Amino acid sequence: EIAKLPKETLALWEKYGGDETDDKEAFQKSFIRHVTTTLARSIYNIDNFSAYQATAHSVRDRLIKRWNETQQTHTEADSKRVYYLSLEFLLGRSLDNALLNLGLKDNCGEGVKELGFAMEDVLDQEVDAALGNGGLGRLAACYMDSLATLDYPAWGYGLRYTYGIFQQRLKDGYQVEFPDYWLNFDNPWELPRLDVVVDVKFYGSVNRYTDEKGRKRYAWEGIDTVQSVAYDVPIPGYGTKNCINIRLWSSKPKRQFDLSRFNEGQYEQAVQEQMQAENITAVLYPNDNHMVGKELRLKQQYFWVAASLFDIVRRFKKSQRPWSHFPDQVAIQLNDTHPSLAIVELQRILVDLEGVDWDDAWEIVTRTFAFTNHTILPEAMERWPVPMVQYLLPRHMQIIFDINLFFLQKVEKAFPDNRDLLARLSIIEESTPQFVRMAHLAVVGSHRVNGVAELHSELIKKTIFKDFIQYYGNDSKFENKTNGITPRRWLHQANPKLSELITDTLGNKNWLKNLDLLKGLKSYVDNKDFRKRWVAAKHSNKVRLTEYIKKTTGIIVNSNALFDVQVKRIHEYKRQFMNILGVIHRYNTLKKMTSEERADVVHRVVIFGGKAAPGYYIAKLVIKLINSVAEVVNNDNSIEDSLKVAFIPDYNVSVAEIIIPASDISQHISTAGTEASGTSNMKFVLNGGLILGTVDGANIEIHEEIGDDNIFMFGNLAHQVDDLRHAHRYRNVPMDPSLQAVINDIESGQFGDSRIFAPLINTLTLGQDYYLISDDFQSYLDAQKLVDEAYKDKEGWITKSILCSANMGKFSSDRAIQEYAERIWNIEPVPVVTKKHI
Ligand code: AZC
Repeated sequence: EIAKLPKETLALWEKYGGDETDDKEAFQKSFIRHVTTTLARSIYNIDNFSAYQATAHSVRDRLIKRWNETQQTHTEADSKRVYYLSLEFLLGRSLDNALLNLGLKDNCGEGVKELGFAMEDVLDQEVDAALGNGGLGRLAACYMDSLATLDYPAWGYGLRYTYGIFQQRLKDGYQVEFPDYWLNFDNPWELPRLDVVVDVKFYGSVNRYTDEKGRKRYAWEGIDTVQSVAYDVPIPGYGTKNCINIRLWSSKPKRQFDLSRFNEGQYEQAVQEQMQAENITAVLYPNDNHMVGKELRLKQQYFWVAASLFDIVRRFKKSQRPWSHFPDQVAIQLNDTHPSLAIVELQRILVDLEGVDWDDAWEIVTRTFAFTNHTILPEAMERWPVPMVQYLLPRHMQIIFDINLFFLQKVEKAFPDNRDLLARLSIIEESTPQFVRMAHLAVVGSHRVNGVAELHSELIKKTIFKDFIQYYGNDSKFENKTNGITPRRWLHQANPKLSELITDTLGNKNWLKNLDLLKGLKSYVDNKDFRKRWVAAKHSNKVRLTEYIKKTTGIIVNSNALFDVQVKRIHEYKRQFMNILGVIHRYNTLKKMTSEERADVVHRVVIFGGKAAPGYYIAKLVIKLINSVAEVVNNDNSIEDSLKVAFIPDYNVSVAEIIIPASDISQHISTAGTEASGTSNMKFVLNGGLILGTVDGANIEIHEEIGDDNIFMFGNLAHQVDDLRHAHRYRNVPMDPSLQAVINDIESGQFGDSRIFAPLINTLTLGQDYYLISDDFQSYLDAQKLVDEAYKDKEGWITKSILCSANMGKFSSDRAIQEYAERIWNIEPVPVVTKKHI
C-alpha cells in the first residue's frame, strides 16, 4: 500500500512525522505545546494539575506511536491473538507506570523539573482508573502488563464505566459511599474511537425459517438497539516497543434523539430512552465475590460480550480464512463467569448468522474459549433466572437449552440411568423459576478451566465442579494457573528505593523481566552495607506511610513500631473481624501490664484498609468496630504508645502502592479454603514484608518458596472446615476463653454502645461462627506472639525480610502469563518491528 503513495507524500511524512522522541528536549517541547494548545493555558497559568495534564499528553503521544506500531506489526504478522474478557480492569494510575515502562522517567523528571515542577506533585494529581472491585480486577491489570512486556499479541475487552468503584469516606466510624466520577476532567489514557461503533440489541422475538439449503434456521429480531462505542486504552510493556490495547465499550443511544416523538409532544419518553441506553455502562457493580441478580448487570454483560465478539469476528473475517481456522487465530479467556454469554453469542453468530452447522460451530466455540474460576464461595456463583434471560435475550436462551440438551445427551450415554448426575451437571437448575448456572455453561463451553492457586484448583475439582470430573476425567480440562503480580508496578514503581538497591546489587535491571534473578540477593544476606540499605529503604517507606496516615486520618504513629497491615475488601471470609478481636485482646493485655513489663513489648501499629460492598451490613459493622476500637486505643495514654490502630479510608491501587512497601507484617487470614489465591500476599512479600497467614490460597505456595523460617502460618486446614462447621451446627462447642473475654469487653461497652455491635457478635455466638473465628483464635494469638518475638531479634528479622523478596520469583505475572500462553492459548510472542513514521 505504502509503495503506491507519491514520493512527495512519503517525503513529507518522513520529514515531519515522529518528532515525539524520548529525549528531554523533545519532551519539554511537547509539554509546552500541550499547555498552550491542548489546555489553552499560558506560562502564567499552570498549576500542578495542568502540569500533570501536559505531561500525560506528552507521554500519550509517545504511547500512541508505539500502539500504532504494535497494531501494525500484529496485523501484518497475522498470528494468533488472545483476547482477555474481563468486566474489571483495576488499572490505578497510568503516568508513572508509562514513564517507567517506556524508560522515560529520568528524562521526563528532569524536563519537568526544569519547567518548574516536582515530578512527585505532578504524579499525585492523577485520579485512579478504578474500574474494578478487588483481586479479580487487579489481576487483569497485572496480566495486561505482562502480556505487553512479553510481546504477546493480546487485547483486553471491558466496559468503560462512567463511575468506577465508589469512594469511601468515614463518618462517625461508619463507611459512607461517594460516586467516583473519574472522567470529570479529560482522560488522557484513552483514545476515543468514535468511528468504531457496534449495534447491540436486546429483547424481541425469534423467527424460524427455512434457508435456501432447506435447513431450519432461526433469526432473532431484537427491538431495543443500543450503540457500543470503543475507547482504547494503550498498555505499554516494560523495556519493549510492544504496546497492547484494552478496548473499553461505552453505551449510547442509537438515535441521539427521537425527533418525531419530540414533535408529538413525547419529549420525556424520548429523553428517557436516551438515558436508558446510557445507563448500561454508567456504573460498576460494587460487589466483590458476591452476585447481585439485577437485570441491568445482565444487560451489561451481554452488551459487552456482543460488542467484543462482533469486533473479534470482524477482525477474523478480514483474513478470509475458513471458520474452522478460527480457534487457530483466536483464543478467548473468560475472566470468571461474567463473560460466559460469549460462548452462546459465538455459537449464535456461527449458526444463525454465518450458517455453520451446529456441531462444527460448537467445536469451534469450545476450542476458542477457556475459563478462569476465582472463587468457590456459593454467594459468588452467577445464576440468572431463565425468565429474565428469555425476556432479554430470547434466542440466547434457546441456544443455552440446546447446548445443555446436547451436553446432557452425551453424559447420558456415558452414564446411563443416572438422573441425579444429569441434574447436578445440567446448565439449568430445575428450581422455580429455573436458573441458568453460568459456571456450568463456562465449563461446558471451554476447552480449559483453571483455578488460581494449587489448593484452589484442587478444591474446585472436589466441590463446585466435582461432577464434571466424573464426566470429563481428572486431567482433561482442569488445570491450575497460580496467580502472579507485575514486579514493575509492585516493586519498581511502588518501592523505588528497594528497586534501586536490587539493581545496584545485581548489577542490572534484568530482574524486572526475569524475577527469578532475585535469588541473586541471597548471597548478600550477610553483607553489612546491603543490609543497611535494605533497612533504610523499608524505613523510608514507613515514614512515607506515617505521613499518609497522619494526612488521611489525623492519627500519629511511630515509624519505628512494627507495622502490621491488613488491606483488602472487607468480607467475613477474610476475617478482618478476627484481626480486630485480636487487637482488643492485645490492648487489654497491655492495660494489665506494669510500665516495666510494657517496656519490653514490641510497639505495634495495626493498619486496616478496604471497602465494604454498600449493601453488606456485617462488613460495614466490622469497619465501625475497627474505628471504635481505634478511638479508644489511640487515646489511651496509659498504654504509652505501645499500640495504635488506624483505618485508612478509600483503599485503592495508589493507596496500596504507599501501604504495601511499608509493611513489616501483613495478614492474610481467611478461613482455610475460602480465599482462592490472594495476590496482595505476593506484593507484600516481594517488598520484604513478612506475612501472617492461614493455610489457604497462594499463602501455601509462598510458604513453599520462602521456607518455614520466613512466614507465620496458623489455623485449621481446609479439609477440617466441614467437620468444624458441622460441630458448630449440631454440638455445643465451648467458646474459646480468650475470645469469650474479648466478647465480654465489647459487650461491657468498652468501645461504645455495645448494642451497635450485637449483630456482629451474634455471628460468633448465634450464627454458628461460619468462618470459624473461634476455632482459629487461639492459634492466631499464638502466631502473633511468635511475630512479636521474631521482631525483637532485629537482625534475624532483616534476614527474613531479604530472603522473602529473594525467593518470590515464581509469583511474577510473567510466569503466570507464560503458562497461560503455552498451556491454554497456544500463542507466540510477536516482537514489534519499528516503522518510520509511515
Ligand atoms: C478473587 C479471589 O477472591 C482472590 O482470592 C483471587 O486472588 C483473585 O480473585 C484473583 O484471582 N475473586 C474475585 O475478586 N471475585 C470473584 C467473583 O471471584
